[in-house]
Amino acid sequence: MSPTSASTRIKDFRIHPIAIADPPLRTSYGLHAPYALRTIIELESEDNVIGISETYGGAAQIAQLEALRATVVGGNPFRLTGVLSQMVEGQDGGDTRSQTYLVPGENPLDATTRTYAAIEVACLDLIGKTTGQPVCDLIGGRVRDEVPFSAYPFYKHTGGGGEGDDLREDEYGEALTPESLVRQVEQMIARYGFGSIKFKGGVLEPDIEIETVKQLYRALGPEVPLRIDPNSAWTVDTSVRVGRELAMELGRGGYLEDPTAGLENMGAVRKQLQSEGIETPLASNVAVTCFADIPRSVELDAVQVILCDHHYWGGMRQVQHLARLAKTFDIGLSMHSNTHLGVSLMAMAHVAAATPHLTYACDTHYPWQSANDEVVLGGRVGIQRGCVRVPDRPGLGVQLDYDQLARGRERYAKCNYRKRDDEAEMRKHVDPNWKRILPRW
Ligand code: GKR
Ligand code: MG
Repeated sequence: MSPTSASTRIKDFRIHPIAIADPPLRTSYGLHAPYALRTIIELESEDNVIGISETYGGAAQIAQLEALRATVVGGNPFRLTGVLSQMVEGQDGGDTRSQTYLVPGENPLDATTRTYAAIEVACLDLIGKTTGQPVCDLIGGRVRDEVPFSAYPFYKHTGGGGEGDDLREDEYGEALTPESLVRQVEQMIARYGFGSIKFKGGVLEPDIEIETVKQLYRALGPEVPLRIDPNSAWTVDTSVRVGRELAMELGRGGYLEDPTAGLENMGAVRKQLQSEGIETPLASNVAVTCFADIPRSVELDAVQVILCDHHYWGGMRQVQHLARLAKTFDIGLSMHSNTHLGVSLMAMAHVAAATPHLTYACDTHYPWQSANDEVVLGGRVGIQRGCVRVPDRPGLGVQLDYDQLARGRERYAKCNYRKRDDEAEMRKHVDPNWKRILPRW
């Protein structure tokens, strides 16, 4: 470390809005648009060291980050997250956001924790690059060198994402039947070696989704844990029925994620399943999204696995607090994802590496993106045997490819998207009358 580095100041804060191609994936929210929006941040110190992070995209996120510019520029990266800490330390004081949290990444109450997280990760990368230490070793030290991720299959329409003359190859093809979904998973496993599966449901009739999980189980065997996540598309009764019919398939190291909306309903599903001797854990990134949700969740035994995500839980250190709290209450911890590139993947890997109580393989959307859109220098981050290896390099261990970043910015400037609206995409491309109905079944 140079003698001046610990007192260095941030001299520049660069915010890069980018658009990345995304295939037409289906969920209970609707349809993924041809482009997903992300934001890449750079903090540059007076020592000319650059810290980076990746977060949600679109106009609202950019405005939130811009609003912090005056605090960030001139700030000491070693102290900045302390200065901004009220953005996350207050979040457990009566914040009831889960009750209105319908589209991930779109609830205004999330804005503060998301924005803080983006700055925190860029500061940690900058500190790591200044001191020569990997981020995971700055936040407590790695407890694992390889972080396991699960395959994340979706029902999907034909297409690889992008528009006009910017189309991506459709690597996986259409998947709207149990058989084609199983093929998609086998293809992902062959390429990345995933050892567990998180399947996005809430799209087709529950009986078809039950059959899909049964076919996955038959194809992959009992050693591969299976999860299904319909994003709250079901009633309590349907959730119980699915839990009952998939007791064996989900019971072997898997879980049932957000089958129904709200803590009370989740608690009712749990109670009914347990009364029938079914112990499949219920997981959530919808019913529990902030510390304020945890007391009621514990009271109702509504959620046995919380999905952390540093992007919206308020950064890496809040995720570590969450893990500690989860352990105290004997709650499992998994990790949630949204569409993302390699900078986010590396940040996810670092926080996972330094979080002892991470009890499941993490989610990642990464297989759905392509090398054309990656902004990490050297290309896509490798996933081998289902794991990301946490590097010994300083910071997050990755740098930006500025040509690729410029292409991402161009795509953002050209495309018409400024926020995620999967319901509108569904009406545009699949069914002009489509509405998100909760519960649908
Ligand atoms: O990418 O459409 C999607 C997912 O449904 C995502 O938005 C969810 O936040 O992956 C997420 C989940 O586990 O609910
Ligand atoms: Mg989920």
